[in-house]
Amino acid sequence: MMQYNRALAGLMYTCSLLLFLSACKPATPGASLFEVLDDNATGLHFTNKLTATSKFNLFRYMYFYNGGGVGAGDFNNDGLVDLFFTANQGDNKLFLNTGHLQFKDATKATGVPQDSAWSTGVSVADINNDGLLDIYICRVGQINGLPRSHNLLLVCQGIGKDGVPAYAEKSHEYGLDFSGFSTQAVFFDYDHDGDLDLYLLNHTIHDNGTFGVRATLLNTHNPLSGDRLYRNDEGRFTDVTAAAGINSSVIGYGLGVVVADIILVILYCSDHVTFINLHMVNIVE
Ligand SMILES: [Ca+2]
Ligand SMILES: [Ca+2]
Ligand SMILES: [Ca+2]
Ligand SMILES: [Ca+2]
Repeated sequence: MMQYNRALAGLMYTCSLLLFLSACKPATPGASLFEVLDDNATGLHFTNKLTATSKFNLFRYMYFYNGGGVGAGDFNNDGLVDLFFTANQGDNKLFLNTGHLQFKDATKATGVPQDSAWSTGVSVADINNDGLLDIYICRVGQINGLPRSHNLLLVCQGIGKDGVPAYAEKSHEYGLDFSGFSTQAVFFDYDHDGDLDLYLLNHTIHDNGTFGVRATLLNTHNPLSGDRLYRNDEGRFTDVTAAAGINSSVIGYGLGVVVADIILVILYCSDHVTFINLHMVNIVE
C-alpha cells in the first residue's frame, strides 16, 4: 500500500510537472512569449550613452561599462508601476506609467537632481514608512575624471493633484550621503524592529593583484570601497559595519546584492560569496 501511494504520488508529481512545463511553452513553436516594444511605442526615451575619452575610459576605470540601473515602483500611488532609470554620464529619469504600456517623462516636475554625476544602482523603498515610495541612488563619487558626488536619497514629499510626486534630496539628513564607489543598495529590516536598515554594496577600482596579499587585507576597512551596513535609528542611519563583523576591505568587488528570508547573499565578481545569517547576524565566506 505504501509503495502504491508512493507510485501514485510520483505519477501525480510528474503529471503536475509536465502540465506546468507545457503551460510555459509558447502557443506556437518558436514564438516568443514576450514582445519587444521600442521607446517610440512606450515613451521610455532613455539611453545610458557612454562616451569614452582619453582622460576617462575603461583603462582608467575598469567598471566603465558596468551600466546604470532601473527601479520600479508605484511612485504616485495610482496603481500603475512607474520606472526610474539611472545614467552614468547623462541624466537620471523618472517615467510615470499612464496605462496601456505608455509612459511619460516626469523627471523635471519631480525635482530629481540633474548634476551629471556617475549614477549606478537605484533602490526603491518607503524609507520613512509614510506610504510614499522613496528612491536611493548609488554613485561613483570619488574618482579622478568624474564630478565629485555622493549617494542620493530622494524622499517623496507628496503627490500633486496632477499625479506627479515631488522629491527632496535628504541623504545628509538621514546619514546616507556616502561618497565612494557604490554599486547597489538594498533596504531590509535586519534587526526585526520594524524599520528598514540598509546594506550598501561598493566596489574597488583596481585589480586584485595590485593590493598585495589578500589575507593581509581581510578585517581591514576601506572608506571608499568597503561595503557598509547601516542600522536605522529612528530615521538616522548608523554605520554598524564593524560591529556586525562585515568585511569592508579595499578588495570588495561588489556587483550585486540580494536579500532573502534566511540569508543575505552578496555576490562578487571574484571567487567569494558572502552569506549573512539575518537571524544570527554573522558572516560566512
Ligand atoms: Ca504609478
Ligand atoms: Ca516615504
Ligand atoms: Ca530595522
Ligand atoms: Ca531601527
